[in-house]
Amino acid sequence: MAAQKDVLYLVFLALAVRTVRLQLTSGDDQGWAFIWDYNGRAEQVYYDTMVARWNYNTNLTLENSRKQDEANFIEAHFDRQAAQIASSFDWQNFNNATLKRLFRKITLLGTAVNHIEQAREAREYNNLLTEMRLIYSTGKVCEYHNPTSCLVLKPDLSDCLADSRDYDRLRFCWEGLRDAVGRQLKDKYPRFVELSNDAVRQGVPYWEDTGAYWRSWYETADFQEQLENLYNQLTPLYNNLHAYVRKKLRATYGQDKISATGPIPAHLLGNMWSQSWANIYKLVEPYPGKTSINVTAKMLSDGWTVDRMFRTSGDFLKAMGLIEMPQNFWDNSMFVKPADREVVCHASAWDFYNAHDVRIMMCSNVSMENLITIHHEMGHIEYYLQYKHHPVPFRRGANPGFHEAVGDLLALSVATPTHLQGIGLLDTVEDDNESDINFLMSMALDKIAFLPFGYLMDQWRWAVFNGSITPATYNQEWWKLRTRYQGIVPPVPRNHDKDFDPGCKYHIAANNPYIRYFVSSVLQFQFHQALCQTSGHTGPLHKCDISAGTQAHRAAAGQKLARMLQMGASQPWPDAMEVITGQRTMSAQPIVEYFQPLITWLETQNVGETLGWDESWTPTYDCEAADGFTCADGSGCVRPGDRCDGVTDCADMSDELNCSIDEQQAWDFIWDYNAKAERVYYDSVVAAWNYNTDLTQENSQKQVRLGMAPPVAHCGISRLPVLCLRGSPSLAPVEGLCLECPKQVLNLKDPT
Ligand code: BJ2
Ligand code: ZN
Repeated sequence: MAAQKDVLYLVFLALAVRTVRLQLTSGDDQGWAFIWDYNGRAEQVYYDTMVARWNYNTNLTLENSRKQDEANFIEAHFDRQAAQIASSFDWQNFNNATLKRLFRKITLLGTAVNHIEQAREAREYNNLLTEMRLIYSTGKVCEYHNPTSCLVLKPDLSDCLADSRDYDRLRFCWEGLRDAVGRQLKDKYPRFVELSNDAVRQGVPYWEDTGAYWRSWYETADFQEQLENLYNQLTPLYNNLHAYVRKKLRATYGQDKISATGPIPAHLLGNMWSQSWANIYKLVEPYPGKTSINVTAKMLSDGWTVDRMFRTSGDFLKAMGLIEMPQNFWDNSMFVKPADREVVCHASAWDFYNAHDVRIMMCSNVSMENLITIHHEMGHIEYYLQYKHHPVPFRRGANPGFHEAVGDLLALSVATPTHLQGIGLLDTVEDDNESDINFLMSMALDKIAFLPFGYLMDQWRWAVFNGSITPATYNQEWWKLRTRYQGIVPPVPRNHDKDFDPGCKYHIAANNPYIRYFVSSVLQFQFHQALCQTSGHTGPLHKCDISAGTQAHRAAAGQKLARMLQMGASQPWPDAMEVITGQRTMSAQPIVEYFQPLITWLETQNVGETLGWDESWTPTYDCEAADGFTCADGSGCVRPGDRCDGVTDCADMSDELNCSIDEQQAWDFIWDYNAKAERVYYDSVVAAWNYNTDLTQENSQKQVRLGMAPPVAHCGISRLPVLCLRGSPSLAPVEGLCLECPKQVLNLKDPT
């Protein structure tokens, strides 16, 4: 604890020192000395940040949010300082390639670049991000006629989309989230984009925009062309699945609701974003009566628990000879939604950068879908554990897509009927063509349905970041991409002046890049194919379970995977890929091979169907069934979210008449706001007062909350921020490598 505290102070102390221009430092030995010194400090700074983020994400209070802001701010300062110091080395001329790579990674700053010269912008950026995440995580949808009965995304709205087969109920849940979350983010996102771009444009090297910075992580010059190529090879699979599912949905919901040649209404596919269609398996099952893969019912009837799902995933890792989850993983993780507080429910995996603390945060329930997500998150954790021996800059995936592929790769084996039978989730497995098609359909509803969504998310965001999509057209352009790539349409007319539908997806509200999931969709099948070969599998790829062979085969496959994971980001990704696959490029061949029997089957099913969709088709909107308001002059229908919102939608303004404003609610808001504002202002003024009347390190730390630069000292072997306490040995500067700690800092009181 004391050490963590020290590191924070080291960082604070570094902040006030003016950047001193030194001659470039050369020599690999000095480079390595910097790296190890940097690494120890980075581990502690990052650990503190992760703890603060974890505490906030698992308990969304104002106080925790403040602590998180503070930690983020410190981390960004640290990154910036480290980058500056690393840049003062002549690292491009180092002899050792690994050392060069480490320096390159430390000197590449993204948005952290902001945090010294632009403290106000950095704070605004952080605040916006925190607000957007909070709105996403706490959004509630209240029943039209019962404002006290409200639904949250997880589990209520997700379950609604997954289980309901009532067209209007589904529409209510789908639309509700967009009203509750998307609209609240609409005004925030443009400024966020601006600040993010401003930050990356100040960096060295200079990035044209945030999208360019994100793409740089792939170290692939023609990355976008490669992706487009892969996507084009995969569209026939998607179009066949789409046409077949549309035909089945027409049979369920009626021909008046779904056109034979149009896009599919987005709320009918079992998922809030239409990104996985696995929840509508029963509606589209090729051979009812044959082996059916969705095992949720079996899990429930057999009394599976959340803990058992996680243990099952852990057992698979163990069987493959991979690293098992440490005890602290089981002790510290959050597997279920707590009843007593608000948390972020979107599942995530956490590396605390101290080589042993790893956790998962998830609001799990017992279902096949959750079992797969658990494997996904466990894959991240396995990667963290395998590369923990590297210096911090290498503790990443070979590229972000690799990180996403690990858990999914394992789940490809776990989901095979024979494996499910082995773990007690299927009673009988029939080995015939019809059962195979059922199985492949269940996989395609997840893997193939996802492809266009995985591809388009960042097509939209890259265009937003580079300015080719402007705030005025955010929503239109979003739907153009959704319709063009996914072949879906909104079930209710969109109001582009008010709606911001992209903001309803976690990764946009929380600013998590997304193309990694598309890359992973391709990679995981490449890895699967290669490991199946190593594990001695023969026969069709979709029947392979890499854990099914002999002990020796299983171990060989596990070791191959481990060898790649252990590389972390220490080598360019083609080197990592080569370890498993023997190839150095992304390829769509394995995913096509995997699904080939289903594609052939779909082609016969789709005879007479139109592949693709007419982008201009829109569903009919039943105003009354949708609880809409018909304008008094009969000129139009106003959606529930548009009624009484202060903006007229009817030509005769009738939608804004007779609105009962609940004054009591308005006063409640004012008093709630007032109480919070008093607390916030009081804390800020007290912190300012305390620091100005008593210049201690502790008080300066509190000043960070106000966005003021605290005092800084600057010495130590790496010239990274160093704590200069009276009598501390760290005071002694190492000749030629560091500056003396400024006198005024030495005079500060010890924190103890
Ligand atoms: C459910 C999953 C993410 C993931 C979370 C949230 C964002 C990043 C992490 C990172 C991991 C890391 C998710 C799964 C497939 C499609 C996508 C979706 N949650 N993240 N810390 N998925 O990737 O696990 O955990 O180390 O980079 O968002 O749309 O649901
Ligand atoms: Zn992931």
